[in-house]
Amino acid sequence: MTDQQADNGHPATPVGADAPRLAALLDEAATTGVAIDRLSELDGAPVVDAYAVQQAVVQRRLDRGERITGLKMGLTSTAKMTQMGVNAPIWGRLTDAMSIANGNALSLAGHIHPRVEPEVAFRIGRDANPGDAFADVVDAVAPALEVIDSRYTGFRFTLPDVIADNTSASGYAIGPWQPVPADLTDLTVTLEIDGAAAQTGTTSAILGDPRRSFDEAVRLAGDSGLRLRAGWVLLAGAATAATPLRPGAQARAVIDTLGAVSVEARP
Ligand code: OOG
Ligand code: MG
Repeated sequence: MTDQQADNGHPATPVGADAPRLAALLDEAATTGVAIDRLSELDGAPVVDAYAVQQAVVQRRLDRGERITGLKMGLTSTAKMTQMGVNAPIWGRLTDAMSIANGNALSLAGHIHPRVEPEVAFRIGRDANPGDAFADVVDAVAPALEVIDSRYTGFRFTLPDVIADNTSASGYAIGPWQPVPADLTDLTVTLEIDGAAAQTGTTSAILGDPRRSFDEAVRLAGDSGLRLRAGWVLLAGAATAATPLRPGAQARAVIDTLGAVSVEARP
């Protein structure tokens, strides 16, 4: 492991022999906007650790000069698990190239079938160690939007497929950071498209309390040798199902008391 990789929190774990080849397929789909078949349905379905493929996918981004900016949790609400037919929390990596400034336009060029979903974002104040408590590590909270874009045909996948595909990560926007309130449960979450509510839910839909998403991230990413780093963002996972993001649409997430964040989709 080089020092630079260590600073990225991106360990050089040995990967299965097939991981680089599968990562290349996923990376090409993400850069060209052309969907691919699910890895789990390829001839002689390759047996590899899905997180190892994800690591190789993200390594290709790092090799192009991108930088890790945080982690995202996925499938932490029943609304999302039901929509996707997959039923366990997963995590993925965020990079600086995925970041969209609040209120800014996002070009949909190169996307396959983008969707948008409302998220709670946490800011990591110091490097996290296994067993660290939420309050010791998280120093701010914000409303957020995530743009997901599965690289698989029909936006359909098994759990290993979506893990390998970096949990459909494509873009994210963060609203105003603020101190973490004493209670983060029962806050109304609304996803608006062009000013009309497209999805509504509450923050309690996220593992009962979005703070639990932090504990899961520490635990699950820790299994892959990854620690949350000071300055990183952690997306807690969508509280509601995702909605297609169409060219020309304005998407806005509003979380009761936390505020709002928006992005505008351009063709
Ligand atoms: C997988 C990513 C799930 C979330 O917030 O639940 C996710 C997908 O739905 O494509 O980001
Ligand atoms: Mg998400």
